[in-house]
Amino acid sequence: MSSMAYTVPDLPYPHEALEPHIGAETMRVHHGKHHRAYVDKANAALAGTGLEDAPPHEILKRLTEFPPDRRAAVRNNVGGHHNHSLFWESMVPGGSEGPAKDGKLMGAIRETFRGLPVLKDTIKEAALSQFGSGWAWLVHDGYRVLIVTTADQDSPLSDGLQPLLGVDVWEHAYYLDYANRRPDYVDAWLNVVDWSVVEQRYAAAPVPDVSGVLTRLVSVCGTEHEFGAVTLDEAREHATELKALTGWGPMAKVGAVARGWSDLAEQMRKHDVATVAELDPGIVEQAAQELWIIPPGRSMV
Ligand code: MN3
Repeated sequence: MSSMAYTVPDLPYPHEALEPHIGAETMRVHHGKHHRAYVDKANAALAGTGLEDAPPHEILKRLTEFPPDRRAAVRNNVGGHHNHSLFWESMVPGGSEGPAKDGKLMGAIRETFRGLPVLKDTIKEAALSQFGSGWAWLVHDGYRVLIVTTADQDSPLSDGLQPLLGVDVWEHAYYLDYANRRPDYVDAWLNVVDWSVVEQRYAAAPVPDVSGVLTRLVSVCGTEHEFGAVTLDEAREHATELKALTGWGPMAKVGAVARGWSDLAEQMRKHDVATVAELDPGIVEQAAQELWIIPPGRSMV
């Protein structure tokens, strides 16, 4: 099995390439020593488990399958290996301007953060709020992008979140360059983020399978429709009809469902689509929950 053991990936640029933001010596120690240690300990922790060949992202979603006496070593070291592999790839000499203005990632960033400046402020705030060692992450949860922190080498994958971009706030990531000045380090790191890599990760992130939801029959303005075939005008009209019914005692949910239909119509207008089926799966699933077409919850992700 040792032939398939994890190895430290080569840096995609020379050690000094991220200067002055990240120093060559930091990169040498961080990549050459710290990442190496995670890889060696990950291989040792997985030895004899039958999962030696599984990719790190699979392992990190299945931590509860490991016996308690192995689990911490697997979480810390497979996590350390995977987090750092993502980290090296998401930096580029000279940095990059940002995601493409008309791209899907930028659309998702606008939905959550209004724009790139607020996203940057928020990830910095998260990085500074992480007490002790850990990471701040931009993640995708199947619906939207958001920012979370993890302690130590925990991966967002273990919480069902897809990591898109993470900043390492362990002191080993910045102490040589910035001593204890974590805010200065995070500002500098933001200067070398490769947003095109973040876009690729966003495009590859798993989304809910809503094919079953799109074919469910729903009653819209008194007629049965497949949910996916409902048009903007139909959604609007149905919302209006339901609103007129709110306040009728026996229909306790009707107000919430009416709001759900007008939210759905608003999403269709905003994304300029003709039918529900053309919306992003995350939006379809959320709408289906609001409309009680499927029960509320995260079961489909
Ligand atoms: Mn590190």
